[in-house]
Amino acid sequence: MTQILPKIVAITGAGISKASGIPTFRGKDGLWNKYRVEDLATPEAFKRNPTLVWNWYKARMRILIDAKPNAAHYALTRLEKEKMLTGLITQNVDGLHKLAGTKNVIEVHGNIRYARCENCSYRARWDRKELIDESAELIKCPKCDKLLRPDVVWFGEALKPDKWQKAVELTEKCDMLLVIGTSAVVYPVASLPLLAKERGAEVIEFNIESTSISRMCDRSYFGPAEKTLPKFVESLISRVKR
Ligand code: BJW
Repeated sequence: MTQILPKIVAITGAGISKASGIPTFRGKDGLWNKYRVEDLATPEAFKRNPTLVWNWYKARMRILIDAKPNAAHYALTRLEKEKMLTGLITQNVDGLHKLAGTKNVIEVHGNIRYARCENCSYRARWDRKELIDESAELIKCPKCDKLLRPDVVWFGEALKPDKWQKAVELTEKCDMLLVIGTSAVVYPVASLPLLAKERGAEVIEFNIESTSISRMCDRSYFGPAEKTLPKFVESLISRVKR
């Protein structure tokens, strides 16, 4: 007899990578406590002071370069191997989901390990040790000599249309949406839980504290995702496969 498996989609944010040593953006030890977001993650900030912006990304790369996925990342990989996770929409730029072995990952805010030209279509990895050094020169495009910038989505910039469309399609078709380690305040990703709910999916949140979407969620597991998510996944798999 063929088993009908639930279609589960996960949305992840910075909190899932906290146990891997990567700071979150908001909250008491968030990345942006020391800086104003407008000074760092906008195209205007890059135009104004590309060195400051690059130094922030280099500092983050120095943390990231040796970071390893944690139990929460691996729990999602397991769910995908069991053919229950149909897609993973991540706002994170750290690449840890792919490193954990999850295949269908949509990095809607880009990937910090890549740089692209501010002018032409050139794109390349920049995460080599010598480029992460703060004293390193700004990197120029080998094709047109303009500046390279991190290949991430800044405020006021549109998400790549193909990625966003995929994220919406996955959300519309899922039976269960897991929202993990995100404050759910940054749009358009923050609109997906409501979309899933309107389409009849169960929305389940994993966070250390309540968020802007907690009231609309069917269930919230409050606690570190690296603890709560693996437990949830194991119990779900054993229930479905029983
Ligand atoms: C744990 C934990 C543990 C900790 N376990 N949990 C509609 C309404 C209002 C505003 C807008 C709107 N539409 C668009 C906007 C504007 C703007 C926006 O959303 N502003 C809001 C802040 C108000 N959005 C945009 O500009 C977006 N673009 C856009 O909409 O374009 C439209 C357009 C169309 C056509 C032409 C032009 C434009 C782009 C948004 C890009 C966001 N980019 C960033 C930076 C990426 C690069 C980089 O990394 O440097 O993405 S901002 C930053 O926030 C980053 C994150 O991906 C994103 C979300 O943060 P996240 O992941 O939720 O982190 P935190 O820190 O907020 O939360 C961590 C959570 O984890 C907390 O809840 C903790 O409690 C929890 N936690 N430990 C479980 N162990």
